[in-house]
Amino acid sequence: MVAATAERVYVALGSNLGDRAVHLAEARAALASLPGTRLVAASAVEETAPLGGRPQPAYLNQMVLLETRLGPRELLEACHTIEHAAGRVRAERWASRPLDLDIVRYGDRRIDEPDLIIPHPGLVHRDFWQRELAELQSHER
Ligand code: A4P
Ligand code: MG
Repeated sequence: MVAATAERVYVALGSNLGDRAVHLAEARAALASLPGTRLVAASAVEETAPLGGRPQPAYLNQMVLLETRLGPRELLEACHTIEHAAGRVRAERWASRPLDLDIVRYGDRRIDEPDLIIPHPGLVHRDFWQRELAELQSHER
């Protein structure tokens, strides 16, 4: 369902497998072409050391600001479809991936459900997300 009013949503993009820059570019294009959705701004792309337990390649990370009429759950489903199209196979948590999309913020909403937590709990722990968010907030009205 596409709602009447658009919300401002921050989505984090991450890739550490394959042509990382291409995966990010394709994800930006896919997000921008979702129904009722406009890509307002994209942060700089940064290379970051992998977080989490196991050795894995470095990530390219970036955040985008969207204006969307999609609801949080519809957006989550769309993110999963885009990840899948990038060749992501959901194996173990925190495994290497061609594309990971996380909804960092969705307007002012707070959601705490088993498969959807907003704001994303990783925000307080990830310096690069905080930097990217600050960069994008300079585009706020
Ligand atoms: N889920 C709950 N809340 C959200 C949300 N706000 N946005 C659920 C997106 N998904 C959300 O995610 C697992 C489940 O989280 C989903 O089914 C969804 O319903 P996933 O993408 O399948 O698994 P994951 O990504 O391996 O786990 P998780 O917990 O999302 O991990 P993160 O936080 O995405 O971490 N190091 C660097 N440098 N840069 C990175 O981007 N990313 C990760 C993955 C590890 N290390 C990293 C990076
Ligand atoms: Mg994820």
